[in-house]
Amino acid sequence: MVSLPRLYPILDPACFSDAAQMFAAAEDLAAAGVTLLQYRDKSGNARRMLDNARELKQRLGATVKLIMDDRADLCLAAQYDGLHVGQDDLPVESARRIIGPARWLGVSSHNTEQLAEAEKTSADYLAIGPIFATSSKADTDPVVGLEGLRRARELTSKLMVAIGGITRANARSVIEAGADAVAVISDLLRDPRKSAEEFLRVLG
Ligand code: TZP
Ligand code: MG
Repeated sequence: MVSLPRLYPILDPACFSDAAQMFAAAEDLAAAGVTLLQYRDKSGNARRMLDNARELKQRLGATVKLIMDDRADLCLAAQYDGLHVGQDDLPVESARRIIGPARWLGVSSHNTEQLAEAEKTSADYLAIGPIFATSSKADTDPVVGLEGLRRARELTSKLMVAIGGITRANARSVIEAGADAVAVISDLLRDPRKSAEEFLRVLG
């Protein structure tokens, strides 16, 4: 049974000057009380991705659930707790076949059609976004907004993760619009421990 904490940080090595800085940020997030983290690496270097993923697990594995972005093979190789797939990754049920019934599986959706499709799958949670404008992702879909998020809430009974442009200043409004959790990259980069503590406080 999947139960999401309200804060779902995403670590992308492209946001850090080196791997050591990323690992330090991950440990700071865990120290702040983060219990779920996604590793998102678009480099395409599978060997390095696996090394980093394993290092993250070694440092955090006991207290933090770890989700691999995109890659079912690396999810298994690094023995992660779950996988997150987008619209251009493996279809949800193909990913499910690879990772098995127990691991968490999340799927990104950017509009009502994709949401309705994802609703019919075995995904444990649906990510919806971008809620607000973001510079952390190239070629994003149109902004969904809080109104779009409220409509999405009516369309799915699955757990819903909001993503895109979410900050400590707007996170509360995103939860109030129906999200179960907020996924965040950039507003956790500066002083990760303090930022995460502030997120956890406003998210309640
Ligand atoms: N998918 C939709 S928006 C986004 C992803 C991965 C980026 C979120 O990053 P930020 O910095 O929290 O807006
Ligand atoms: Mg993806």
